[in-house]
Amino acid sequence: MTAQEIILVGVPLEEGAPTRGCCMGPDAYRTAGLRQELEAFGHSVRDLGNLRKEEVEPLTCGNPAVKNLEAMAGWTRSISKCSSKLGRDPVFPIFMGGDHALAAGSVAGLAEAAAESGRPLFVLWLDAHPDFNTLESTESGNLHGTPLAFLCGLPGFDSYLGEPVRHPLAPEHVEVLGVRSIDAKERQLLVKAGAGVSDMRRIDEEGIGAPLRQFLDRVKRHNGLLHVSLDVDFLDPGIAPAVGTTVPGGATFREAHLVMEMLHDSGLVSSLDLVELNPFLDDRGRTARLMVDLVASLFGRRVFDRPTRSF
Ligand code: NNH
Ligand code: MN
Ligand code: MN
Ligand code: MN
Repeated sequence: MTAQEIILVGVPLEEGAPTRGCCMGPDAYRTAGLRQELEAFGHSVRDLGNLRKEEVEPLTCGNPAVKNLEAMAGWTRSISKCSSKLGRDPVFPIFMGGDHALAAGSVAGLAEAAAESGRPLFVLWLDAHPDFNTLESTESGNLHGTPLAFLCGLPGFDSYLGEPVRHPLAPEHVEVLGVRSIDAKERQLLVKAGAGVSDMRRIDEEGIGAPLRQFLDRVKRHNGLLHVSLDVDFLDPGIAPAVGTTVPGGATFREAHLVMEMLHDSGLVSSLDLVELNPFLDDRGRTARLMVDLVASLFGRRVFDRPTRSF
């Protein structure tokens, strides 16, 4: 990877998750040395500090289970403004969350910028969950379970931006990798929309490289931009305890690094979300450090460069 200008954006949003503490995520990444790690690879890094949520008009929706709708809308509006600007600049933005509700804003803004560039935006969603609930389907009412449905243009989300999403993602440009927990109504919505899903069962049988390689080939064929949204609970809780919604049977240390290494080699990734880190639940910074190591793999850290000559 040639040297790039990387922009760090802190998003201390935690209203989408059931457990408090994600607001400390951005500072945990700073403490774990994310910036220094990237600079060690020759990239220039600028940290914009933390975003704040906008104040919005009073909002309601028909589902009484829904929590913190106004906060969700305020964050989505401020994050999307920031990300649509960054998407137009020749920089690589990293959004340091914050819970996964963050991605509603980051990806909506990047999709606007991508539409202007004429290149299609693809999204790789690394997560135990597909986050494909609507305001109507959500049972928990936790809005971090909704951003991908919003981004794919499902109905009922106009309150997030105060208008319909202008450039919905094509569901066939989305791949959800690592899934092992889907709600019943969410499953129906996901199947109907036709987004790509590779669950842990498929990963167990074929290895994590196979579905990822197929998706990357597709991005390349379309000359697409690729956004990666990395939820901490993609990882197995045994290696990444600092998350409010652990699900057993997640990606191993090696599977996660392989994903990052393959993404690096593809040269296709143009932006990244780091979400759901809850430092309050961490074990001496272990999860934060693992996330930083994964970002280092994405930016080209490797143990050994294969020599081109044969022996
Ligand atoms: N699907 C569940 C819900 O909507 C869980 C979502 N939780 C997440 N998503 N952590 O990544 O409440
Ligand atoms: Mn998620
Ligand atoms: Mn998740
Ligand atoms: Mn296509």
